[in-house]
Amino acid sequence: MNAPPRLKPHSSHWGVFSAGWRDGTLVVEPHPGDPDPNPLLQNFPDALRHRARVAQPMVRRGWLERGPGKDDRRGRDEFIPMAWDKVLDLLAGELARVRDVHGAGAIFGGSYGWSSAGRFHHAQSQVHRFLNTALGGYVKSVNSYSAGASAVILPHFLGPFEAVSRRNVTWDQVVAHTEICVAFGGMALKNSMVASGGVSRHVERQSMVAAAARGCAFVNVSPLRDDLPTEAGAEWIAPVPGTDTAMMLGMAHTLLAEGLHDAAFIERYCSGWEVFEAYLTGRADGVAKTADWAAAICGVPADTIAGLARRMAGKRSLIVLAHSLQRAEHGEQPIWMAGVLAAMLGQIGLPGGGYNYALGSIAHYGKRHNAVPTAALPQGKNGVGAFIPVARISDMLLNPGAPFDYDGKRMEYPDIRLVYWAGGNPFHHHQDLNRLRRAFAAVETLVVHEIAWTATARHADIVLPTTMTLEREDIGAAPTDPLMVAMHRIAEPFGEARDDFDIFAELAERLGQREAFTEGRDARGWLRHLYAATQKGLEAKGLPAPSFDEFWEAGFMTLPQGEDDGGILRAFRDDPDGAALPTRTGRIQLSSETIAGFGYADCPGHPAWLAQQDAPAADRPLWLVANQPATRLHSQFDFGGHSNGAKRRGREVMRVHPSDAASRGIADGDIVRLFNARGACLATAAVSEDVRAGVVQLPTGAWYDPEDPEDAQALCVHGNPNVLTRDVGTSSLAQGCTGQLTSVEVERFTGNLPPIRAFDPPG
Ligand SMILES: Nc1nc2c(c(=O)[nH]1)N[C@H]1C(S)=C(S)[C@@H](COP(=O)(O)OP(=O)(O)OC[C@H]3O[C@@H](n4cnc5c(=O)[nH]c(N)nc54)[C@H](O)[C@@H]3O)O[C@H]1N2
Ligand SMILES: Nc1nc2c(c(=O)[nH]1)N[C@H]1C(S)=C(S)[C@@H](COP(=O)(O)OP(=O)(O)OC[C@H]3O[C@@H](n4cnc5c(=O)[nH]c(N)nc54)[C@H](O)[C@@H]3O)O[C@H]1N2
Ligand SMILES: [Mo]
Repeated sequence: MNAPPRLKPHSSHWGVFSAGWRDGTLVVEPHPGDPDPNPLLQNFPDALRHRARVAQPMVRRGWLERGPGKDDRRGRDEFIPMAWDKVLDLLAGELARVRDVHGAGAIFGGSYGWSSAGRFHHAQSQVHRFLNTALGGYVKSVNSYSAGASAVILPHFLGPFEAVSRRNVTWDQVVAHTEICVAFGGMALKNSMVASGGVSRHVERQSMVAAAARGCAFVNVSPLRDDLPTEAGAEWIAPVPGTDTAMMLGMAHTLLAEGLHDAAFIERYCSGWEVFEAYLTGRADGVAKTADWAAAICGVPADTIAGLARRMAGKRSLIVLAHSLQRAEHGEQPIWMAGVLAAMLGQIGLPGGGYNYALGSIAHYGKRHNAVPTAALPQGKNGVGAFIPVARISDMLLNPGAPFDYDGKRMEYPDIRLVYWAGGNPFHHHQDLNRLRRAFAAVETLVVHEIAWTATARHADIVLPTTMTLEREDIGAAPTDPLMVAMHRIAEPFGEARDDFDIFAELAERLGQREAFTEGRDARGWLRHLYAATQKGLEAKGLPAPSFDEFWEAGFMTLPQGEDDGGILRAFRDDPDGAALPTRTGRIQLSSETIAGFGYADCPGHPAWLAQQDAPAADRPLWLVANQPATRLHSQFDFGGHSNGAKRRGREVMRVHPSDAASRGIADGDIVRLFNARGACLATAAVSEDVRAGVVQLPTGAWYDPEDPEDAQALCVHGNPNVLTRDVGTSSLAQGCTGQLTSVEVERFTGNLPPIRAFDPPG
């Protein structure tokens, strides 16, 4: 009998696992200590050798024949295979040209994207390090698609993003202390099973079950019923999307009118109450923000709104906001208003109470922090100062030199000639894809490193095939998971694929900067070097500090973790003067003179209800919730078994309420066409009581698949909602991504069903 194959340790954004080969088939087994393993791991086996992988370097014909330049043929041109040496010479020459003629400030290297979990081969870190060390820098992007608005507004009124999201209330505190947890946007398990860097234990489900068993009430405020697990016994309140700020104002008004607010907390810990109170009561604008007022906006009965406020008063209440709420026009407002509501309830800083932004949105929140450093690739010094808020990419490429507002500053878009992307997929993450196509037509050169033929790769001039995580060694570590993983190589590289690191080392060589980029180390040498930070940290604590070889052989190492101490909010509660918040007043700012001073109509000096311009209208009567997909991470491995297996008739599934389906003659399983002024896509309808009436849900991540790439407004036949979403910033303050919500019409599709070609390589 053959001995069973030895599975080797590895890690991913979907969790820690072991993998190996059994009878020629890739086997993936979750970490045995994981109480609730993530099924997304099962996208690996089909994906590893899928035809969608990029096998060899490719250059777009038009770019090769006519040289760099603006070109609307991107995305519909032929590709020509090229040998590595030749393509690297060509690319190094083009990089040198752009730097010499236009300066490094003409290169956009923001390269937003989740890439893979290993900390050394993290593609975004690699591309940044390369551009810094070999070319002198690049125009970067700031903040994220995840949290573009909150990253800017939170520090104004409460504290740094990390402190308010990641270093705040833990799941252990929820289990032990929370009496009522009101989650705006829910705490969907599909989301909290994912974390950059990988986690070894998914504890969210069991924590919610344990808290509920102790008597904690969970309230899911969301257009979707399943945004909180049924195991938590959650009550479902479904406001109209984008109206949470109005609902919270109605709750705040109830607390104030009935004397249920914590005036002593406001007096001691907050500033700016008078300005906010004048708005809340209507003294400022003649409109009292009562529960009745809110009910008319939210479509939730006034009794429910007021009742929820009353139930929270005097209890250990916890307000949670999903990232999704701020990924919308005026996304700053619900973030700020939730802080004000929590301040009025007086629980901020108490165990299991107050306000934890984004708890349950992602797996590394609500946990203790590692007490020693883990691997991170140093990115070098960027000699270019210019930046854009990350989601302003199309604006920048289409309007060089145009002014824009950001956090009190008036800035100018840089003039970009070359765009370099490694580890991200703008045709997944960006809004209004037809506009993005025009933006990518406006550059001179677009370079993409990819493992697979994403639409982004298809729009590139130079496509370089990279190894995927299973084909390399790395170190897996997340800041709040104690298990550090020696990620062993599971498979040989696909086709001619090379590591991002090796590609950059070769390019740096051609630019005369190999040593600056590599520091004389190969990949193994870097792993040893980066590991040393952890080893030193352990030694400094007097703890056993295994050598790199011992760590590598063992496969795993358990790191010490810090206390569950509630972070800066607990410290502030205990000592408001000694541990003042890092806001302008040192207090929780219920209104802000700083923000008022910016004079932005779309982000006033206190949280306010502001309607969205993109709300449903006669020609687009339905809200579209374009949220995170349950069966994959973003667009990654959309061609994997778990992702593709959940589609119906090959298309992404759109959920629709029975009433909206009936009025349009749509039956479960029908192909539907979603459309608005910006674009259209197909999907398969699932008729469900789990969505609010007036709302349809189509998750992100199905690869953009234009029926006719020649058509500037092509129908996406696969179901990518970003052909429909609107490319505008949250407000002049943060300019964050607004992709979560838009408005559409939906109809039954009766034409011939076009084939899915997204996973067929070009040519
Ligand atoms: N409408 C709408 N749009 C949204 C959102 C939404 O809610 N609604 N959510 C937004 C959010 S929160 C986010 S974070 C973004 C996510 O957007 P992205 O992070 O851009 O999405 P991913 O699909 O994770 O893209 C990662 C890419 O890296 C590639 N890759 C993986 N490993 C490697 C590697 O080792 N090397 C290289 N070179 N490439 C690699 C993958 O194949 C994939 O194409 O999407 C945003 N877009
Ligand atoms: N499986 C899986 N997990 C993921 C990801 C993934 O791609 N796949 N992506 C990861 C990343 S990068 C991030 S940033 C997080 C994202 O975390 P989120 O952005 O919070 O995740 P979403 O699923 O987009 O949104 C959560 C829910 O908010 C609800 N919602 C939408 N609009 C509104 C509104 O106006 N009001 C209210 N009350 N609710 C609303 C929707 O019903 C939606 O299901 O998820 C992470 N987890
Ligand atoms: Mo995200």
